[in-house]
Amino acid sequence: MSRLVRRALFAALAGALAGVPLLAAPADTIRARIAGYKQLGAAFKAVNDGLRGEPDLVKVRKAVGQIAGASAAQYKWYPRGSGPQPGVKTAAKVEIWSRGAQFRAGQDRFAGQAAALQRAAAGGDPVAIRAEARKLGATCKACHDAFRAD
Ligand code: ASC
Repeated sequence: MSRLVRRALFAALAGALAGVPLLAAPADTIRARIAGYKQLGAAFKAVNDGLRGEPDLVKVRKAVGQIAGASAAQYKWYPRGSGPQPGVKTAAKVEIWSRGAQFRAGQDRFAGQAAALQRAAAGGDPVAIRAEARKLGATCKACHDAFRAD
């Protein structure tokens, strides 16, 4: 076997092995992603509930901490190969990967606004927290409109 052929075979094998973890279980990745968004949605609801009537800042700050955690974690929720494909149910659009820079910018706006909400929650002024929470909802919606099916 020539050196060139050996090299080509080695490269093909290495490529196949490198692809295994990504291709092995898109369903698991998607399950984890959906669970992450369920927790995020529950935390956002807790923030809004905690701001209704007499503000519950303990509840709000705890939930805001969860949102901040999710805003950091979300960067790992979209590995290549976890998009729409036969036999897999996901609302994630292919544009997440085909317009990666645009999606990443949306993720950055969400994470930046989560940090702003966290600063407001630390400050403790319910009016300011409400304003930042509303802005956070807009960053959620921006990605839903562009990158989530239906
Ligand atoms: C929520 C929730 C979302 C966002 C979005 C904001 O409470 O579950 O996905 O707010 O609707 O526009």
